[in-house]
Amino acid sequence: MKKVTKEVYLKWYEDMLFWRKFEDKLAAVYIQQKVRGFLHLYNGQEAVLAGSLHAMDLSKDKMITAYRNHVQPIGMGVDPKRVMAELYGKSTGTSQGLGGSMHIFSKEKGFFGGHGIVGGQIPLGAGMAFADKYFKREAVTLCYMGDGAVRQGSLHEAFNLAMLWQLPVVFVCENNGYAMGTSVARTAHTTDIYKLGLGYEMPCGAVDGMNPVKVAEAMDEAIQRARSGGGPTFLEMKTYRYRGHSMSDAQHYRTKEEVEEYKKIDPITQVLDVIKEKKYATDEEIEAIGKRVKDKVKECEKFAEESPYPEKNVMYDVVYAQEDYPFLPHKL
Ligand SMILES: Cc1ncc(C[n+]2csc(CCOP(=O)(O)OP(=O)(O)O)c2C)c(N)n1
Ligand SMILES: [Mg+2]
Repeated sequence: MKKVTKEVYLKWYEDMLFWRKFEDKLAAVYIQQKVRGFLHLYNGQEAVLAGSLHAMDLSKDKMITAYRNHVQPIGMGVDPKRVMAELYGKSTGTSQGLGGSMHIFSKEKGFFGGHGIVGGQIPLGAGMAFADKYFKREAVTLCYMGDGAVRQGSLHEAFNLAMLWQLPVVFVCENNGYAMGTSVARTAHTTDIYKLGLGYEMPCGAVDGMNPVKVAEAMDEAIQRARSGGGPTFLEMKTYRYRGHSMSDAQHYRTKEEVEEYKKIDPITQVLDVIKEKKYATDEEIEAIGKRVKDKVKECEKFAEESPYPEKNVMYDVVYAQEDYPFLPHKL
């Protein structure tokens, strides 16, 4: 695995803090009704992304996930201003403002959404890996899903074919303890989700998803296996979300104390503790990171606020890939 150096720790700190603050801003503008529709935030789960990115080859590897999908594309290189504009429904957004929160997408940067149907992205991820194997691209697909999604039939169908064809894919369950308001223990006999891989003889295991080093190590092993023709892996990241399922969640299914317990092992704090302990940065340098993050979030907000809404005819223009599709008098 690439070494986890001082620079990596500092990057992790700045990236994760930015993702956290970016989403805190989204929560604030959602309350002001500037961002509408659904909004599912990733606060608490950032180490899963930071560790994964460390192990990936961003020049060719791909990622696909569910609807908790605002910060992953940013991590993969998509301009955060365009992600925020998408959430505002503005024409400068990643999908010209037509997708919104659950549908961030960037083919160019290898981020394939953003999927609202629980478990819908699992066979798609297997299919992306199939294409990479077929065209001999030596790329690996990271396919994320929640703990609720693993009970879908689509997972089992995709697992079977991924093993049969030894596809270069890493399936990752982000087990944050709940599917909406329902805990894992209330919906399944097997609460060690990673064991679902055993039935397919798929290499699998559980990982501390609050620690980016642990995530990177497990992910590196899985990605190397996939890239060298060794087939898929299933990893269960034990993590936690601090905010509700979406913005409209009274959170009666858990206690405030439980949330506070997890905040004690917060991924950003864990990384900051190492930075301080190993003297990777002075207090002033840490403060400067905080200021840079704040400014960057402000810049995203300004860009989104000042961007125009899309023209209505764009709705028709984006439906068909064939530009001269003859049956639609679609220009309004
Ligand atoms: C097929 C399907 N069934 C139900 C829903 C409604 N739904 C949306 S999110 C969700 C919970 C999924 O939880 P989980 O997979 O654990 O992901 P998390 O929200 O925790 O990231 C449900 C049931 C849906 N979108 N799609
Ligand atoms: Mg969940």
